[in-house]
Amino acid sequence: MKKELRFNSRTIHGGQQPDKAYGAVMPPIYQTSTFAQTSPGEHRGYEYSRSGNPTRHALEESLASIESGRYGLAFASGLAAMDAVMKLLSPGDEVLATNDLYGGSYRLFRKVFEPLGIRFRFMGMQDAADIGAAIGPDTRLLWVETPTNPMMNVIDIRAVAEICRSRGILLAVDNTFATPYLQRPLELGADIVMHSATKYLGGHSDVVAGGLVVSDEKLAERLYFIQNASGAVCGPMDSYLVLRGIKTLHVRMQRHCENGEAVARYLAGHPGVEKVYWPGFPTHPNHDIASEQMSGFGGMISFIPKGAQFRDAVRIVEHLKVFTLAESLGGVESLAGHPASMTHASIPREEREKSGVTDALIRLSVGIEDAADLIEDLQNALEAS
Ligand code: P1T
Repeated sequence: MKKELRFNSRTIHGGQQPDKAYGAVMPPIYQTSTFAQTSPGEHRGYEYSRSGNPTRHALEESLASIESGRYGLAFASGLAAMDAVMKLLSPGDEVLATNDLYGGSYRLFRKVFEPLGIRFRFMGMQDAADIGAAIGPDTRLLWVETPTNPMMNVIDIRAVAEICRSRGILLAVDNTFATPYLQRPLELGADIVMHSATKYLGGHSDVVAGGLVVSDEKLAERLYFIQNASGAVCGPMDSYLVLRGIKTLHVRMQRHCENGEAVARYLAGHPGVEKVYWPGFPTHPNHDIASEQMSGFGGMISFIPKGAQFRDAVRIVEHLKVFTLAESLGGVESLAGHPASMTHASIPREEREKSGVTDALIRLSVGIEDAADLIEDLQNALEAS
């Protein structure tokens, strides 16, 4: 593994070697379920594609490299990656999770794992001091999203990691919004990094995939066992697409950050906008920690139009023409969403409103188009509604 390379080179070369058969520079798509054996158990490193596939392996090495970890695992989706982490736990174990998180993550916890006996508690983790007191005798794992989806709260990974280490608890960080270009949780002391690779890593809205990266060998072995035993692996074609996306992660992220800032500043100065959630503003409550642990503020923004109710927010997103109204984020094209009725609809109203996800909230994934077109589009939509 070319660990010594800098980040912007690791996106391209990290863990990659020319293909052994013909020297192909990009890993071939090994679209095969199985591999020939010369004698039972004698093969060339791969026997069955659920257990291992060279294209997926190339992606797993790349994931490990860009997240500064030792072991990468690629899954069929971000939620499949999270599902594997939850299977490290046993009935009676408790997870403390951020109270503001992707609706599908909440649903997986509450509707799939809670009935199996794993307990979940949700809390704001912006003040790391609150966490120590919240940890109970059965707490085994902290699940942290930072920045959070969709409220853009930022959590101090280093401080939380210290608490977890001292209490013998695993810390998993969902790094989907920041990507390793902006923040590398393992370097800050986290045990597990998780990705919806569907988003910035893939980068082109053409694949659903997930990833985990860890450095501890025993943890990697347990997760690999679960990956193989449960089977929600990333297919060869999807692995290739994510790998191809990762090669331009650094250039895309640079533009996402620039455009994100331009759009956030535009919205903040618009008389029809009440509040803009973007960690780059010095007035953002977690701006200091964001500046410390992230190397930029990303392209995700949420905002509330002045005096808006459900219908007003919906009208604005309906009027957008360059932004596409769609679930998901992190692609080259700008997307807009209405969390309350889309990505976070699976969280009961009372719970989501407690963390700020009201009917008036609009979420933007700012893409890498010309920022002037994005701003004009928002201007037209805000004026038309
Ligand atoms: O969609 P999937 O690849 O399974 O990833 C789930 C997931 C996990 N974590 C975060 C922070 C996410 O944002 C997501 C997926 N989110 C969306 C589809 C969305 O529009 O927010």
